[in-house]
Amino acid sequence: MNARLFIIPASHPSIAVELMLKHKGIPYKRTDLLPVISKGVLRAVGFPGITVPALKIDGDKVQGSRQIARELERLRPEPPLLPSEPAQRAAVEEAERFGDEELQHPIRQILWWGMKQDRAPLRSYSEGAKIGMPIGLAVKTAAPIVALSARFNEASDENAREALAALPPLLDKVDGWIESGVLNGERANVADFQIAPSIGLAMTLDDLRPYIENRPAGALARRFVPNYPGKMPPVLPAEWLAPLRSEAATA
Ligand SMILES: N[C@@H](CCC(=O)N[C@@H](CS)C(=O)NCC(=O)O)C(=O)O
Repeated sequence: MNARLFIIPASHPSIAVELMLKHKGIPYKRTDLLPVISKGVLRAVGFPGITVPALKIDGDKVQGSRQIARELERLRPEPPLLPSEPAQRAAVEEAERFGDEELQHPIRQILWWGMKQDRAPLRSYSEGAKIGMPIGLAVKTAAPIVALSARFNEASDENAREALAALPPLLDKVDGWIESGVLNGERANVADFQIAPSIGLAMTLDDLRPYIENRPAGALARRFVPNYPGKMPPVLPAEWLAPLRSEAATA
């Protein structure tokens, strides 16, 4: 199989797909792209959409973490990404959908809001990536990239604050799935691969890690993405973290 994966360093759905490729034992080459620039490159390569992860596999082009998961399952059924028992399979698919449609984006918005306050951490998120120029130079010239990415992801003050308020119930849902065995079971599944990187990315923020690391969701991230790249020192206003603090107090 001839596979090339296009990613943005530290992008959570990109890391999700890397976990899936490794689970399937499919060797792949990786093209690391800077945000914003990624859009033009993906179009130039012939992908219809503008987001990563994007996978070229045996000449076909597949984009989106869930679409890629289905294509990998079709091309190489073993080991499976989904349980065969119908009820378990439906539960894993619902958790996977939630990871893609509900969990990914608020975390992305919080991260880009943080980058707007302090671009220096960008370097740590690109650790080990081959972006075609020295990382230091990329970070020094990253102001327009951060501004455009924050705008693209609608990382306004209002939305970042709302995203933080949304986190406690999202984390509760992940914990619930872990407790019921849908996630973090003996056999890793596609929802583990989808959700763990989002939790791992959230835990790269010093502001968020204390509210996550001791929960079941924190254990899920440590299992699947123990070395998630990136570290953002505290940047979030204390009052915006109140919903997380009040949940921690009642837990
Ligand atoms: N839900 C989609 C999300 C894809 C997405 O939004 N990817 C982001 C990176 S995490 C992206 O490509 N953003 C473009 C940019 O930042 O320029 C998936 O799971 O594939």
